Amino acid sequence: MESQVIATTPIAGQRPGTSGLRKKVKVFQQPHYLENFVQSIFDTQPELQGGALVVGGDGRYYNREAIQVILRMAAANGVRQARVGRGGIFSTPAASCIIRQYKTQGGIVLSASHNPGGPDEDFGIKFNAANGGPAPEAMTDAVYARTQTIDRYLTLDTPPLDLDRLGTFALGGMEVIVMDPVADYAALMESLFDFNAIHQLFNSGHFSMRFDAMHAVTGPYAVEILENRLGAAPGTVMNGQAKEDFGGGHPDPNLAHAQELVALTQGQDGLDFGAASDGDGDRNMILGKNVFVTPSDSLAILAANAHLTPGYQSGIRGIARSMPTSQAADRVAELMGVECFETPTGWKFFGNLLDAGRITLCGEESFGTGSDHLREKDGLWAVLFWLNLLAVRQQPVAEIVTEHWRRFGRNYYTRHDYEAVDLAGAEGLMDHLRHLLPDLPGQTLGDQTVRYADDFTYTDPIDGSCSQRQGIRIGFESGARIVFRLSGTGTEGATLRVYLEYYEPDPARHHQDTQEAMQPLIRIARDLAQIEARTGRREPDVVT
Ligand code: VG1
Ligand code: CO
Repeated sequence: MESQVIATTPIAGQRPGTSGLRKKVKVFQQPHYLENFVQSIFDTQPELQGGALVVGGDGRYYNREAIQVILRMAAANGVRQARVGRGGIFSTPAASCIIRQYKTQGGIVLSASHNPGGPDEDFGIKFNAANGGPAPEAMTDAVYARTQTIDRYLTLDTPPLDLDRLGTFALGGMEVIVMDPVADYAALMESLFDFNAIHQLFNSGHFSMRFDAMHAVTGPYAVEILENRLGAAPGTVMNGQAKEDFGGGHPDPNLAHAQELVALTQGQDGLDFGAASDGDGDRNMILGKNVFVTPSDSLAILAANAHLTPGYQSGIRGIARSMPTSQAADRVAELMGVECFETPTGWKFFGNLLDAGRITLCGEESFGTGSDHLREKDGLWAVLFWLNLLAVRQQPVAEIVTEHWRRFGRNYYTRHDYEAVDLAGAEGLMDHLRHLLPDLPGQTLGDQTVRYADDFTYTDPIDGSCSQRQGIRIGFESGARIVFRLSGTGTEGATLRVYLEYYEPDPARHHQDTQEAMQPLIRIARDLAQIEARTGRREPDVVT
């Protein structure tokens, strides 16, 4: 079948952010918008020609239409084989798993992650490389550059494929394999964790849990793994039915957006364990009875206990965390005598370290944890890791956390988000901080003395690539830190993120309310950045 060559012109604003190109559905539905971006991927990734490609998404509104467009374009661009999840579904970690397992040349993942879905909400697209990980900056820069000069795209004139039927089909000269989106991923999980031990825990009669799929992509994954394979009671997975608009909710597993689950873990009869994942299944939230485990603490605790699971029993080689993530993991790495890396925000920065075998575990404060088992953060993996620890240690979550703090000290941590603020105001705030940086060291702010202040620059230890302006860091003599960044995943105005952390070695002071304990630092951050004057906001929209 002959490819059609369709003339087009560049469309502004197609620069991928922290995790792919995210825009309103309406933007993606404009003529040529999706096609221009997809063709720019094919034009800059020549190994896809004659190669294999994974295609799938989180099932949000416009997922199915976009996949049909991408499949036709892939065939027209000479891709040999496409692997698609049934119904167009792949969670982000499952897509990474499939790319690696079948050694494809890459994957196109459709998701706007935790952003709401629906005709008036968000859509997104990202390219993952042959290692299964998000395209590194050099690749996304090349794709973006191509979007600015593009003048044609290639496609076929074919009817839509039936994506709901498993099997192998022909599309032009390309083979399309519609596959079970869950099976390979579930098998990988089974190879890493002690499913027998978790099964016993579930059937012990003294363990209660819920997993909140938030009507997003992890529903079918969690039902298969937790209920079918591990024998959790039916109904353990709540909101397990995936919906195109995530049931109208905000599929972001945090204290603000997963309140239904949080409530179930509270009080004397609260659940022993609660967990949730986001729109595309790469994030996780971990709760115990009356306790929320911060993602930063979770990374540190998993690292300190990794040897208790089959997949990591021989120990871990190193740990990496994104710069704004708390330094709790650094303390574990130090004690274990392994390397610890600080990378910019975004999973793409872990790829080289994982590929080079320098790290085993990595994580971000934004509810992301993962390991070298694939190249994305992985929500259900983190949940199973915790379940494996609970099965082995036979202790409540709260006790495990408290013991960890006693051993390593506690890194009090919070993140304050000011969402959809005026872009000029937010950029003005960051510029204002940049101007202050040179004079800050040595100054006293509140009860803290500044030790260093900079705009984070990262040089990748493997390939030497350099990423600048990755967030303003202010570090104090006490070890406390304040970090300011603008989000790279939003689709409306700007989102200011303020990350705050301080270290408390004294166990007698480990049980304070986080927001109260952090008030002095919060005040320093507000005053220094002139948050109210520059954003018009007195309080953050989301506190995690
Ligand atoms: C946010 C998080 C970041 C995460 C990214 C993608 O980015 O802060 O840690 O890697 O989302 O996660 P930003 O630029 O908005 O701060 V996901 O689950 O949206 O793919
Ligand atoms: Co996500």
